[in-house]
Amino acid sequence: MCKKSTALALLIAAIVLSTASCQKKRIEASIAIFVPGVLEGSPSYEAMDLGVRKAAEDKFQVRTIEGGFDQASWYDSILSLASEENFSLIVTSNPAMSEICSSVAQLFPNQDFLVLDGSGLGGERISDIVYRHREQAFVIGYFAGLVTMSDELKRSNPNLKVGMIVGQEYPQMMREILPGYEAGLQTANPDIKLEFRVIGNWYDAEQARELAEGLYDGGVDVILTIAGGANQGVISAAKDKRGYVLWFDSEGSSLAPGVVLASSVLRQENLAEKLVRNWIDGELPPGTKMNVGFSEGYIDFPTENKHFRKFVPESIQDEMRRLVYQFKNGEIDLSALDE
Ligand code: RBF
Repeated sequence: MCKKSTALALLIAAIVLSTASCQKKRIEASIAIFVPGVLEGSPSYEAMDLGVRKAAEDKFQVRTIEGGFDQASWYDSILSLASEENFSLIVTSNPAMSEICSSVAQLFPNQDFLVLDGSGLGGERISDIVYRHREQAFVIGYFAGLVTMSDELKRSNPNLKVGMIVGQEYPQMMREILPGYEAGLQTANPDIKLEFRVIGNWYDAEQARELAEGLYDGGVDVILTIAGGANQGVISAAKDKRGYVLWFDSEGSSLAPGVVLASSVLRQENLAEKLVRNWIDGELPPGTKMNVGFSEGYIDFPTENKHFRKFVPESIQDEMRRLVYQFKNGEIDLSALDE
């Protein structure tokens, strides 16, 4: 080969190699979604996954990692994700993850973290977004009160007994969700009694079914369930025992129309999409803190859902529309109840 053609070949090789490495770089820019549990059946995790993937489009690779139900292993999983240094951003969701990500961030200061539904205790390095769960629970509590008091709803009885079944006890549950639900019930009618039950995990639908059956047998007519994959057990009990169910985090009424009467939802898909887009645009500085609820549009109680309009008596629908309007306009502010 003459000198000229060797030089040309080298030049071409250099161009090919450099575009290959560019392409490699572009593909390497990836996002990890860490699910602390399993995706299926957990409304806030499914919404996170959808939202992140929408924002990433085809510009970023997204990998979803299910952390499983052994909560003691989550720290090590996050640590190993960060130490891989393959992910420009790690997104996760639930209040226990703020502190876990914050500890790992001390060791990997260049790793970006976004914790949705966090605790607010994530420190300076991670982005930590807190929902005002007390608002979310108050509104569905008030609705539960109207349901148990109703003469029009066929499955409600005169006992004024309402239930709540949850996966586990944790600070946000005991300080915000449970008291918010109770405050909503008491606002509807101070004579209402609440029966609260804890499954002890987020997957045992059989145990949830037994707990729910016990409650319905004991005279409860409506149960709020916040138990991830175990929620299905509460629906089966309600079908057998002719009770009502209330849903949390996502819209659940299409799962059992006329049985699941209403839902108090997080707009987590929208929030995840918006924040990851901000991050892509360089507009989510590490340490971003947000506190969101009805007035910011990230908590909602959908009153125009077709099943809600079909199965809920009109007087209750109207009362709920009024309450939701007041929350959205900031006319009701529960932050005075913060500890
Ligand atoms: N919610 C779920 O739907 N599925 C879960 O597996 C789940 N696991 C959780 C584990 C821990 C340690 C904590 C603190 C919360 C968990 N949640 C789970 C609750 C969820 O993050 C959220 O706070 C509630 O659903 C209320 O919005």
